[in-house]
Amino acid sequence: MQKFEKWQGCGNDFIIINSVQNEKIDTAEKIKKLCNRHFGIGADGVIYVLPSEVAAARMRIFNADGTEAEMCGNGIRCFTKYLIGENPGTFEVETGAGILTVENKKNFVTVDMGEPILDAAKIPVTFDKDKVIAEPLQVDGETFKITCVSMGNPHCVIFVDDLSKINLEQLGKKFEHNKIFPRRTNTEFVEVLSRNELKMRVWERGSGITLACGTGTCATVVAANLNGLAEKSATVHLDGGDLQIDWDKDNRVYMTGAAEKVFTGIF
Ligand code: ZDP
Repeated sequence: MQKFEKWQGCGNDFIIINSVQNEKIDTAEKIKKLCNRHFGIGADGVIYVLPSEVAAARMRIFNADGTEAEMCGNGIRCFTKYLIGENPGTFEVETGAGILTVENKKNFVTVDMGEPILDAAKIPVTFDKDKVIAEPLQVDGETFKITCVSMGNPHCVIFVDDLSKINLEQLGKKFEHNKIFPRRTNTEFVEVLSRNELKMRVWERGSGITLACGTGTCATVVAANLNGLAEKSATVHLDGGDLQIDWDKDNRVYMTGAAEKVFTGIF
């Protein structure tokens, strides 16, 4: 019998498993089953809490399809409050995207998400330019202007006039598996409401449509600023809630948002 806790950040939900003692990671098949909303607990992903030699703790995140991701923004806020509850404090977390600093406040967590990666080869995206900013890509017979950013994990950001006209189910999958993304991609469709207010919907690599993606929200504000559409600080409205993003003068991106425990259980 394995204890777990169910958490959510802006409706992006995770099963958190404490593997500090046994360092156990379930198989991809088991993770898929756990995330299945009919035959399992139901979640966008599974997060394991592990010991670390270089930080207070280590976080590993697996998507609903059982594949591992380098980083997760909504997940690391849940991870923070899972570890220290409502006690204010700052500590470091070892992730697949490096060691990141989290600051826990009442009801909110601010995460130093690090510097955005724009170098195409490092995102990775296969393109005949060093950076992919407002470049054309044909998908499903239509040409989209894409901007690619990594926050440790790959993101493809597309600005649209009307989000309600986007068939995310159909397009998201096509972008995820497009041949220019050797490690697949998360895809964000964004409507600009003002220079510091954006609306975004996301198709996540390995999880499909989710109500929010934290790393995707960071990539969205970076892309919006690079396209001259927004300031470096903005509030982003997601299907599951709002996040505040600040791309600071030290070139680091800070994400602030809530995280909440939903229930605990055993499986
Ligand atoms: O990069 C990926 O495969 C993502 N699907 C990982 C999960 C990202 C997350 N939604 C976030 O908030 O950044 C947890």
